[in-house]
Amino acid sequence: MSQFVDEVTLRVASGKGGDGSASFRREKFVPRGGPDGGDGGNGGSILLLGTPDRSTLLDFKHRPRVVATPGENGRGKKQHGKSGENLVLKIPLGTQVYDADTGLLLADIISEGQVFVAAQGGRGGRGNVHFATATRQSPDFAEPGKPAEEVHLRLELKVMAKVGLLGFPNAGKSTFLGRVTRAHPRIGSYPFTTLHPHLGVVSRGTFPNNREYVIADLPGLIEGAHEGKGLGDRFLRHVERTQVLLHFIDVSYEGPADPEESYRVIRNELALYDPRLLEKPEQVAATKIDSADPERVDAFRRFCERTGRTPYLLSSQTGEGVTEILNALDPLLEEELLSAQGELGQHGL
Ligand SMILES: Nc1nc2c(ncn2[C@@H]2O[C@H](COP(=O)(O)OP(=O)(O)OP(=O)(O)O)[C@@H](O)[C@H]2O)c(=O)[nH]1
Ligand SMILES: [Mg+2]
Repeated sequence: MSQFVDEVTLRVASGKGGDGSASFRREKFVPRGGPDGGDGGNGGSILLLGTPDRSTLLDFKHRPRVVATPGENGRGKKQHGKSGENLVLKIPLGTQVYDADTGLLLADIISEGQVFVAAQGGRGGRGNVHFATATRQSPDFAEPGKPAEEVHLRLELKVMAKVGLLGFPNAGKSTFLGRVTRAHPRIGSYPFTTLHPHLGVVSRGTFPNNREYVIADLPGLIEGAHEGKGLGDRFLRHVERTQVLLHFIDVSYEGPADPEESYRVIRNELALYDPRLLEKPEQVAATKIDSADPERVDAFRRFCERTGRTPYLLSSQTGEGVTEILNALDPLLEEELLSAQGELGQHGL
């Protein structure tokens, strides 16, 4: 299985600028000709480029330091030094770039083709040809190249999905993803089948009234995840950016005995990770309705009634109720879209 890496630290160093040359023309019978020192080349920069071709930060796991080439020094006869090459590092969309030492957010790479200059190459120094004046015809100095820049970065990938699937292990999250998208996540009758987030695209027209959007299937959560139980809660960073949470509760005989209690456990883990996650719009749905335990279904219905929810019941195996839950997500996505536009408006973008 491919490795999923969502956090790395790495050092990136640009290239130093080449020094300008302080050289003079050599001519017969002229002891010292005019200045002819060329400019140094610019050092290469390190650029981060957002691309949908990458879905993890694996490339950088074993590459702790990335260095661009320096610019060459200028030479006589006004020859310019060659510039160093820029290094372009392809990174997945949804990557946040932090200064690893200060914790400052430097960039948020969210769109294809977005470029962030992580370390600017040093500018090449000017050769002495630039420094000749009427009163100083033989400048015997040139500008040194500007130094390289080295930055210690922390990259954090937070997948870009509109909807995040939450629930206990075995709740049927991956089966749902496989049902509504063309993704093929691993499905198993044992907990913690899913070890890292999987994305799938709900295509336009697959289900009535749907727009196209990305769903993230996340590893199951259990009580104490914030203390590292089960797979822990670190992958919850991937719901930070989702607009809507879809919370699944297994109401088959294998599911939790008390659906409401299981809902609370998950919400509590969200709160302990980041209370802001609780503010996201959510939908709750009972899964595996094809082999439901009537008592668990009743308990789920009572919970929904008490909390003013529509009781969504679905089976990813038979397809029952799947369209209904997707339709229920629709208005939430719409609202989010509008408020996101509102925010952009406020910032004058
Ligand atoms: N009867 C029935 N079984 C289901 C349904 N959906 C999933 N299952 C079964 O439930 C088990 C767990 O399904 P998964 O989709 O892997 O569950 P998950 O929530 O992704 O689990 P983790 O990745 O471990 O968190 C598998 O054996 C599935 O075949 C359903 O609608 N009906
Ligand atoms: Mg799974």
